[in-house]
Amino acid sequence: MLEKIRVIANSCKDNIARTSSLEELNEFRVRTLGRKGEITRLLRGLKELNAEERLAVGKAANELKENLEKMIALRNEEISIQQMEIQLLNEKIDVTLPGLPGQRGGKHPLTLISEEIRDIFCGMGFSIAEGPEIESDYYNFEALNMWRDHPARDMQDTFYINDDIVLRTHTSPVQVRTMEKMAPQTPVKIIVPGKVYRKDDDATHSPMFTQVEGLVIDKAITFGNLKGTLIMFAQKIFGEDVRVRYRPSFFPFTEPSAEMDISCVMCKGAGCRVCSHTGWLEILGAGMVNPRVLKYGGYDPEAVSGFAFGMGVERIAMLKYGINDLRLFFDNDKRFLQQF
Ligand code: 2NM
Repeated sequence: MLEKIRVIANSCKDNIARTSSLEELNEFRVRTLGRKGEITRLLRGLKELNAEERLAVGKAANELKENLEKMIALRNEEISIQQMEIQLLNEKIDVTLPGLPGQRGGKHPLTLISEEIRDIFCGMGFSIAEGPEIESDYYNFEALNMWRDHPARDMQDTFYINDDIVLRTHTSPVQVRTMEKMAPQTPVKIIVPGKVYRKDDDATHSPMFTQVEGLVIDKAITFGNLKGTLIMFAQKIFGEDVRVRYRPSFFPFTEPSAEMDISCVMCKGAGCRVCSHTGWLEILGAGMVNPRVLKYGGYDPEAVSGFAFGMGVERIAMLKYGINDLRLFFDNDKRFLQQF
């Protein structure tokens, strides 16, 4: 028996060395160590031997089995490495092929319009001012001549964080902060772009939207300066042939106040659905800064005067690009964003 095991061991060693593929090696393993394999049969036959023989033969057979398992594992490794080397030698990679095109991002339409508005006003000598979106009651309302029981301070319209802190409902608090820093120096000539918040949510109102406001203070600023500046702006952003008109209005922080309309960008003033057949589109509010607001800002209303204006960037973008639903700006749909 022991002699037989030695013979099997030798022939197995040769057989393993001769295998040249993983399939072949696996076939060999099944033939010897598998359920019906040579070695397995040998081990099963042990029970027919007497005790003494069984001990010696069993030991040799088990050693053979372990050795075979080791040799097979080793050969498996060798063959795998060989195959990998062959594959690497035969593989041809053309490193000069062009890569896959990357996906490019772009600016949001609101960013594009904001930048355009900034450029126009900077071209007229304005600087840009910014400030916090979480504001005190004082800067958002009080200093803008909106006293405690003013209707605009209603909980319905304003996000209150507590009794004294709000999400700013307009960017005007930044104008007050700027006046405080500058007074009594002149001129002040700033625009304030930024996000503002109001409790409103439907097809034409979003709880967050983008505003650009402006403020000019100097000696002897008049409504004529206001008109000239804003007509220039309208023509730069909507085209040289746009016409404008002013309608009287009311804001607590300006007196007198006005609304500026432009001739409808869709029908050129003939009347259409976009302008409700009036031929005009409202695009901003403006006015001469209320003397009380100048005083809050630290200026002497007897010595200086100013004008201010405010506009919604979403509205300007919708008119300029012909967008009919405000919510498209905030959906983050690539099919929309890719068009700009
Ligand atoms: C508007 C319309 C009219 C405005 C006024 C001021 C300030 F701080 F100077 F008083 N800032 N913005 C203003 C005036 C805003 O938005 C429709």
